[in-house]
Amino acid sequence: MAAGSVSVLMASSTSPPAMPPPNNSPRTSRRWPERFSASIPTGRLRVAIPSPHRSIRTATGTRRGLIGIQQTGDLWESEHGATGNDEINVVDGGANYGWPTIEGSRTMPAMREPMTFYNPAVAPSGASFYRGQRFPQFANNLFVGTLRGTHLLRLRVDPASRRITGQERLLEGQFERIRDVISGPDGLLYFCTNNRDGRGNPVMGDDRIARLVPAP
Ligand SMILES: [Ca+2]
Repeated sequence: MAAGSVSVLMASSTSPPAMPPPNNSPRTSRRWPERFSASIPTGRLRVAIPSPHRSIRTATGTRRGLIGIQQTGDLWESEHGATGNDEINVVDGGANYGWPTIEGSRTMPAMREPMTFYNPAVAPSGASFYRGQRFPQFANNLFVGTLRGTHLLRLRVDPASRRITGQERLLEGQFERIRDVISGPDGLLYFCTNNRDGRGNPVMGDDRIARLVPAP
């Protein structure tokens, strides 16, 4: 993979490894970046956006989503469709995102269309914007773990227009089902697998926590 290499930090039947050494760079907080991965109930979304964009965001017509928050304060959401039509949305307060009336490419007055959608389904899961310095090419990129898709979805986002300007499927098939992803305080990208929930094909060591490291 062009972006870097993956090291597995934690696997079942092994002892937890030492966490990465703290990064003393004044540009990087030691805390994990602000993160939401809360499950959104079907139908109505209500999320408290953290500082510095502190606000309450409510919307309707979402379907069991998971969310990531852009540094601009924009709230991005991944959700499963009924059959295919998995969506990525930008959630604005008061908007209706269509479920259960429409999904995917269908449109209706006063209902928002997704920023992108997937047929066949990839089963998008946890989503997180990259917030580090180690991968400059990942600035303003939203990463989404996919379960059925068995890849880490990279979405290049233009923060001004909020449009997706490019997509890439990383690690396709290498880790099977990827449940969640988060930008770490050390500037690396961490993700975890979910192959032992009865739906996956676990291999030795599953489930795993791994991180993406820049290529030397
Ligand atoms: Ca929708």
